[in-house]
Amino acid sequence: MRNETFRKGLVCGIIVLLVGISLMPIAGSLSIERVSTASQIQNSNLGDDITPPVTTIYFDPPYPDGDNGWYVSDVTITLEATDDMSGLDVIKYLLDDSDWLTYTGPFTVESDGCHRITYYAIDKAGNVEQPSEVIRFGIDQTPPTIELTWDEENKRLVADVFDETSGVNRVEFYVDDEFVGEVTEAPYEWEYSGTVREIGVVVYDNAGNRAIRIHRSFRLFLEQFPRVMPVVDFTNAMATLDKSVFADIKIEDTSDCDCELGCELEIELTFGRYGITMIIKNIGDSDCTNVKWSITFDGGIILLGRETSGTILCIPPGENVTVSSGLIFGFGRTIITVSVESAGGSPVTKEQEAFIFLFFIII
Ligand SMILES: [Ca+2]
Ligand SMILES: [Ca+2]
Repeated sequence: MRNETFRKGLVCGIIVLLVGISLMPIAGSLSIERVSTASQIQNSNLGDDITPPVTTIYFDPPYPDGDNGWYVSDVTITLEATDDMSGLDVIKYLLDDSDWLTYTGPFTVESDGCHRITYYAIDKAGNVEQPSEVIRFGIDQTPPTIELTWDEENKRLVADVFDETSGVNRVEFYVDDEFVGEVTEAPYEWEYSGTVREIGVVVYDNAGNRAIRIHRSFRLFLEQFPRVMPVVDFTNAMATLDKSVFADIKIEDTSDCDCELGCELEIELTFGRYGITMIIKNIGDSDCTNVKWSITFDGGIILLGRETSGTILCIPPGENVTVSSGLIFGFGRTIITVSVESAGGSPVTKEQEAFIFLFFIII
């Protein structure tokens, strides 16, 4: 009986041992399998990444630091891209008329004018980001030029002013240190009937840069102040200006300058059922800047949208910008006038008779 019990115990022991031995390789192969699966995931990352990177652009200064949307300083541009899986490979960008360039780090745009940039990134799996929309920005760091004369016969101060990039915004006239008036459109002249010993003008461009010219006793003084310099109170300018600034007086001769902007605007109108769309084209060979546009309705009862207007910073040669009147609501016969004018240019206008019936424009 004891032998029988011993035999059964021995058999059970052998079975347990065999089962244990047979399970060992299985456990081993499971762990190897697990390792190889993890390695496969790692190696197949590139193939699994189907999402392109995302690029963000940063400007420094972050917003235009001049007037009317212009920068009056250098602009530093930084591009940063992130990718969730395979990682960033390269960022490409296009600046103004350049070819696609490889981004290597922040870069600075210094030149006056209208600039444009677009960009995209590629990840290590080869996914290409959709190029960004074209971002435009304008830099004007140059004060206007001035020729100032006194027209003795007509008793007039006559300022011949010019600003190439953003255009002349306004001219302030001074006589004997006293402010006498301001002109915002050419011709920049001011009539003055009193005795004149000293005349002066301060000219601002649309970006906010200013230039000063003083004409006293047939001596010309010129000093151009970039916007960043401390503002000098012109009424006391002669008293407060350090006389050393006159040591290197520059009198710019603009008589030979080609003062044509080379910007030429053309407009194309589409009369929709609910409003007017205007395509403003630059058919010239240089930038059109500070383009002011308006759409107005004269006559009839116009309750909504009688006048719509705006300013476009820059339209490069060959390009166009579309603007719209928005929703019109009224009744009666009306004259629609559309007008566009660039800095220093002549206005381009068009007129169209129409009948307004509620939201509808009937030509
Ligand atoms: Ca990716
Ligand atoms: Ca300027």
